[in-house]
Amino acid sequence: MSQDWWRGGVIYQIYPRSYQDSTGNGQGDLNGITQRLDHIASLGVDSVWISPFFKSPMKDFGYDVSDYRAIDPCFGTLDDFDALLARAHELGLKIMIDLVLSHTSDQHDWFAQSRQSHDNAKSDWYVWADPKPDGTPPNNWLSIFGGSAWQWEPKREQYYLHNFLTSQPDLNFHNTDVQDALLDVVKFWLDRGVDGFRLDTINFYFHDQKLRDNPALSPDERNASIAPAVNPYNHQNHLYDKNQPENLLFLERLRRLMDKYDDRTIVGEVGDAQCGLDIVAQYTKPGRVHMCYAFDFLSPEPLSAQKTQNILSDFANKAPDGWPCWALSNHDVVRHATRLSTTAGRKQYQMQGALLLSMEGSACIYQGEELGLPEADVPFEALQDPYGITFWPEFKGRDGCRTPMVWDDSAQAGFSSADKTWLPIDPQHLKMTVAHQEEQNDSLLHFYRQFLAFRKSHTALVSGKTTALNATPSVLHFIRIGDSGDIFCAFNFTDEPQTIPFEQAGDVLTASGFTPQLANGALTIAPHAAAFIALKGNS
Ligand code: TEU
Repeated sequence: MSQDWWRGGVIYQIYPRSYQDSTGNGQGDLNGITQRLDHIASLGVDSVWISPFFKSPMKDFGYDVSDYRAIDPCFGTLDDFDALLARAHELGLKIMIDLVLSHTSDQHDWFAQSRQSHDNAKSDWYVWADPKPDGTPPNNWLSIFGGSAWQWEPKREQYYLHNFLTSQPDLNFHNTDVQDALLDVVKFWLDRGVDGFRLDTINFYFHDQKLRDNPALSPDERNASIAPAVNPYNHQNHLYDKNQPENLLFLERLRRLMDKYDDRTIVGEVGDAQCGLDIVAQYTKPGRVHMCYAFDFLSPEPLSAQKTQNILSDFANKAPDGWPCWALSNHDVVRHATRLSTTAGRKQYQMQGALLLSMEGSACIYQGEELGLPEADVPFEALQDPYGITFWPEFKGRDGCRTPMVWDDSAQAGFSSADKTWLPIDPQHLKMTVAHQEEQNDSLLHFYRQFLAFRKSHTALVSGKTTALNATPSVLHFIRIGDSGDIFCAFNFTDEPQTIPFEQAGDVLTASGFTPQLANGALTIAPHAAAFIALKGNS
């Protein structure tokens, strides 16, 4: 039976500026990634998602694109990209690229033209609006990165919409010429041979054309968004600036184009933790995105057995047609070695890794996650992220998860031959390099490799349905159903050993750092550990 590769696939996310510098300028680049593909293949992942490397003035480090068809010179050339793709394919790795279609850079030719006048060929390609009679912005919409979402353009005597930085104007998706141009971009990369896309901020594509004000949220209604509470953006209910129904129609157009090519996939970023599952469900209906990037495990709140059960059962109940792509860390949030850790440290980290890789769905591993890197401490003077600079010190921004990868004991941890790297390497990362962990049999790097191999050799964990999902206050457990055997998966979230009744136990298949005890119809799991056990008569 042929199986979609992305269902249950594991995706390794690269932040290209921080992976490997091949030129000695202190910044990572595409050739650097190509040099390190062997490391990625050795992990046993299926695919690589590379954050944006397109031509950009880098105000948001590549999430502000000035030419969708060109590689930024700091990252290399189109030939370098083709070489990366070819080498990845030789190694059996798929390549997914990060398309930021909702907005461009203000340096994009389209915007340069659009801002000139009311009647040029691109005048309606961005979201322009007249001021209120008193000269203030047309409505109360806010930018995620701070302040009003509207920026005054003196040439047109109008405001333009930007959901992120003022240098990231929002494209006007209500104009079908804009949609056609973006689909051409998608086609360009499909023709070049990429295996899929991570689509940035898909819920921001369209806006309410009546420009209605967003209602305020009461303090009680402000849910635990992954974005910082200090940001007034999180105090609004974003009824009109995102999740407009037309987003789904555009995604259907995009999907029809994708379906003309074999084996391609989309993981869609549906905004942030404010988007409930009712919204996620719409985006992942058949004919829209293949996978929905799930924010549930990216929040600052600690994980618990109950919380995890709720996340899994909610997804299954409310988005039954959808396929989640889980993640614990990415380039926007505090690394989970810091964010989700208690005193339990490493054991807990392994348990969380095992959980990520055994829940029904696909999974993303962010560069350095396989090493257990904690959030780097980046002082204000070294900060690069405009979001962090705006909200410092209440929110320290995203640089702490974006510092360079650490490879070995050479200068700059093998990342670069430059004297200075674009973000400083955290000294506490130096003892956690790939080279160090290769040497240690019990390192996290080996744990990830072994667990990924275990996952791959048990189809139940890759693509099996989940049944018997259950949580006590201490232990989460479920069964993954597989053609060649069902697997009972159990996770102890506490500091104490936990014993649960388990009559149907067959062989112990694997565990995270301890030996599961099976006796008298019960399973004992060590503190902060995971156990994987075949069901009797079924292995
Ligand atoms: O992020 C979308 C998004 O909503 C983020 O602003 C997120 O809420 C925030 O980073 C949490 O700290 C995507 C990209 O992942 C991000 O890097 C870009 O800056 C953003 O889009 C704009 O393109």
